[in-house]
Amino acid sequence: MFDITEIRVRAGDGGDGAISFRHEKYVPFGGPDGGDGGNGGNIIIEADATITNLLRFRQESTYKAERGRSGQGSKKHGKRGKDLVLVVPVGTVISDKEQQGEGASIADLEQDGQRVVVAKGGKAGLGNVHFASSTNQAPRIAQKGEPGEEKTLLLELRLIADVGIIGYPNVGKSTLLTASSAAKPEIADYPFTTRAPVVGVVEVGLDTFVLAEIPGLIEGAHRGRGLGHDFLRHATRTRMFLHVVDGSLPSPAEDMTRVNTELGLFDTALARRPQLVVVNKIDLPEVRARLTEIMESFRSIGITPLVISAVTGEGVAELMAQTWNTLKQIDDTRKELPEKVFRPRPQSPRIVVYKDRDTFVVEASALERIIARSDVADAEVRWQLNQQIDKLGVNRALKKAGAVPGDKIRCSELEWEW
Ligand SMILES: Nc1nc2c(ncn2[C@@H]2O[C@H](COP(=O)(O)OP(=O)(O)OP(=O)(O)O)[C@@H](O)[C@H]2O)c(=O)[nH]1
Ligand SMILES: [Mg+2]
Repeated sequence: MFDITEIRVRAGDGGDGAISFRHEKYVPFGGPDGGDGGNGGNIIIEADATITNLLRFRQESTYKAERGRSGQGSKKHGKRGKDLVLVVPVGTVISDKEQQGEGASIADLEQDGQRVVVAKGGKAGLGNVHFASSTNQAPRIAQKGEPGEEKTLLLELRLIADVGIIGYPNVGKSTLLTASSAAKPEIADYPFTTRAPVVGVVEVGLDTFVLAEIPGLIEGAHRGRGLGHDFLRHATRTRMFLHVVDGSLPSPAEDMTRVNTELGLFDTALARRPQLVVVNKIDLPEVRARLTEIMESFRSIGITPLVISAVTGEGVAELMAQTWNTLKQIDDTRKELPEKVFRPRPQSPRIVVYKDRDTFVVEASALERIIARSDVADAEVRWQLNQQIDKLGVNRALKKAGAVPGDKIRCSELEWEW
């Protein structure tokens, strides 16, 4: 089955903040003017009704958004990274492969145009202008951009039914659905009576499956004629087809071939989907009279159709039993996923302190990003960093964790004595 795909996405990193000082004639000590970086681009997934499957994600499996540019002198901000938008069919459910339970669910895209940010771009780093203070007028520290979020996603195209009834207009699809389930689609002697999929539950012994009438197939559907694109979109979201042909028409076998050609023109995978061919309207005397001829024309192209009358119910129970058998043979890759959109995941606390033997280790992304961008070997820079450590609330967190003056502290590659 091709309705589950795994992809890796990586949002753009934030651009680094700049360390820069004004150079002006006759001004010996220009102030800091390093601008901020730009935010990294997001990865966005958008539902698009013209897309019917997830096949395109088979060819390429990693998607990256652009990183933000670094800031520059003269307070110039770096450009933000471009978002990357991935389009998927309506009905795609997105989950995070590395999360368990409810936290795994990211979105259920049910409407055309609906979009969701699946990986956020990294925040930009601050330039050194932000670090000036009355006691530090020449800050030589700035902030590195945050890395963009990175995730492995499962994209699943949710099915509207196990089995789709397909076939030209007026062949008896609604009548078959009525004969086999409690669904009540409109039945009429003109084409395109059914305009949206109608779903019913079929019981076979103690088992049940969901059967849907897929409306709107005509020649040229793959080019968007008639309700063409809708037809194909709905057809994609089933596991197998009951392909109904009208036995009272001149050449049922050719009709079947034409429908399958149409499917294949749109998507070769659709044409390969399991289908049972059903010749309908066997109650009509003229159909009964031609039955041997009709069966022979199918057999000559390697197909043994089932024969039914959707109106009288003849052959319908046998057809449903055989449909159930075929379904059981199809590898079931479906997975239950929660229905709705769950988002913000609890944010991790800004500062974490823990003890590693005799050292207090500080995890604080804001500080780590400053350290990453600064020359920590320089005494002046270390003094400036110390100010930031206090400002960011790291000292408070250390005190709370039980640190006393003289204790050893570490935050990424910076070590100091409290
Ligand atoms: N004699 C006979 N007529 C049938 C049978 N099945 C359907 N019909 C008639 O064929 C016509 C079309 O039937 P529908 O069930 O509406 O066909 P459909 O394929 O759903 O048509 P659309 O939704 O318009 O594409 C109606 O007049 C039905 O009564 C059958 O087994 N025998
Ligand atoms: Mg119908």
